[in-house]
Parts: sequence; C-alpha cells; structure tokens
Amino acid sequence: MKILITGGTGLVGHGFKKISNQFDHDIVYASSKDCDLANFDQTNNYIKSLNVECVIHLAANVGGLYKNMNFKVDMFEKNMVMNYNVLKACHDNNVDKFIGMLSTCIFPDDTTYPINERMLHDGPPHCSNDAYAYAKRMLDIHCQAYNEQYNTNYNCIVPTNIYGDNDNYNLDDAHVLPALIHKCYLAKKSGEDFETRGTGKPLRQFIHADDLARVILQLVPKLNQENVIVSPTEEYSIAQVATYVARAFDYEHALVFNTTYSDGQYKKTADNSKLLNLLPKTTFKLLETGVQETVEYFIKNYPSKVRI
Ligand code: GFB
Repeated sequence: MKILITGGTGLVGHGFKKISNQFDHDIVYASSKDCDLANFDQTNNYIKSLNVECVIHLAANVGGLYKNMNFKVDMFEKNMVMNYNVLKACHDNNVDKFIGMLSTCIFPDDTTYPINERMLHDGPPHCSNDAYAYAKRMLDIHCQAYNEQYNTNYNCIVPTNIYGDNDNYNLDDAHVLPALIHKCYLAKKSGEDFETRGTGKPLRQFIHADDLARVILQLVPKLNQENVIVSPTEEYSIAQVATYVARAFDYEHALVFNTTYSDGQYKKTADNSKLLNLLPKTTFKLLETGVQETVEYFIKNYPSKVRI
C-alpha cells in the first residue's frame, strides 16, 4: 500500500521508521516542514499530490499532565483544526483508509474499569485534560459521520501512555516517563534528589512506540470502521516507573516525591481484549527493558539530539 504518515518525525513516527522494513508498504513520512496541517488548502493539495491509499494521522499537539492543565486552548484548537483538515482532505481526495490516534486519557473519568472501545462517550473526561480529550473525541465523531454518510473506512487507534527514543523530554511539557528520565539524568549529574511529582500512587499502562507502530501496521488490513485500544495489560504505579528510571541510572537512593504537584487522573485502566482477538500473537516490550533502552538512548543523544 502507499501510506502517508503525518507527524512522521515524532515519537511514534520514529517508531514506524524503525519497524517498517518488516512490512511491504511505500510509506511517506510527513512533518510540519512538508505541510502545515492547520491550513486546509495546503493539507488538501499535499494529500492530493501524494495519491495515497491510506493515511495514518499521528500529528497532534500533545503533552503530559501539566502541559494539558496549563495550555487548554492550544490543546483544543490545534488538534481540532489539524484533525478536521486531514480527515476532510482524505475524503475530498478519495483516500480509502484513515487511521487516527485517540488516547485512553480521553475516556470518561468516572467509569468502571477496565475501559473498552464502546465507553468513549459515556461521560466527561478528567478535568486535567478535558480540552484535549474533547478535541480527540470529535475526531471519532467526525470519522463516524463520514462512515455513515459516505461509507468510508475511517478508524481510530486508542493507545495508552506511549514512550520511546524520540520523545519530547522537556521538563514541563513532557509525559511522565521522558520527564523523569531527563530529571534523573540532571539530578545524578548534580548529586541532587531525583524528584518525582505527586504522590507516586496513580496507575498507568505504557506502550513502547516501536510496538505501537508495528501493531498499527498489522491492523491496517483488518480495520473496518472501528476503534481499537492498543495497550499491554500490565499497569504500573508512577512510583514503580520512577524506580525503574532511577535503577537504570543507578540512582535509586535519591528518589523523592513532591506532593505539592497534582497527581492528575488516578487511573485509566484499558481493556485490550479486542486487540488480542484481532492479533492474538501480539507481544509488548517489558516496561523495565524499555525504560533501560530509552535511558541509554537519552544518555547517548543528550543534549543535542533530544527534544528538551
Ligand atoms: O504522562 P503524564 O504526564 O500524563 O503522567 P497522564 C502524569 C502522572 O505522572 C501524574 C506523575 O500522576 C503525575 O503526578 N508525574 C510525576 C509526572 N512526575 C512527573 C513529571 O515530572 N512530569 C509529568 N508529566 N508527570 C496524559 C494526558 O495524562 O496522558 C495527555 O494529559 C495524554 O493528554 C497522555 O493523553 C497519554 O497520564 O496523567
């Protein structure tokens, strides 16, 4: 297939580049330098020019808990505009298949666990990321609208917290794992405490970007107007994650928790049984192994080749 991947130079885009040789696709990796997805005419002309059969839309304005809490307008507006432009351009240029990216954080906060694909609109999301969550929920609604009116084959993947090499390690905007890796690196260098924000009690599921990319390409021929949660089953406390990071830096003794910071959502436990029905042999990298590898990547590439 000829496939366009938007956000092709980001965390998951990088994962696709590492595993795509396992598949026989002609993949175009687009970055914001190739096309401003906030501009409809540019987006439409770009997708028209490529003549692709499938679009995997990874481009998004994303960030960790604290970025979501502090930049709600950006998280809402930039994602609404990009998603609207890309999906409309896909339809206007007869792209057969679309795969968008949601996240388990957009599901209802007051719910029963584990969450599954049918529960997406059953209630308000957590207040810490409601702006981002509703923008992403509208992508699902937009896909369904096209599928019902034009019988298109537009789908969404729902990953849990993603991590891996080419992540954003900015201390304020990053997700928890890259933020802790950057902090532990700096703490060890200066001999200071390794501070984890919050109580360390919240629970999260983590998927390595390479695993996510591989699973998405395996799902491409199978998806038919549906959403699929993509996640390992295991759930870890933030304290356990911080311990894995500290252990990878051989700096466990300095781990402290700053409870003046928000914990955000306590958990968002996701049910991956639909995925395992579609792809029974799916395996995921163990978190401790993935953390060790990502720490080695960070140490090797800091500061010039990492986003900080
Ligand atoms: O990955 P994260 O920022 O976002 O994880 P969410 C937040 C959890 O990690 C909270 C703790 O419980 C924080 O208290 N934490 C500890 C830290 N130290 C740090 C730190 O230095 N930085 C960060 N960021 N967290 C996001 C959503 O929720 O999940 C996004 O807001 C997105 O929209 C993402 O969907 C996948 O897991 O809470």
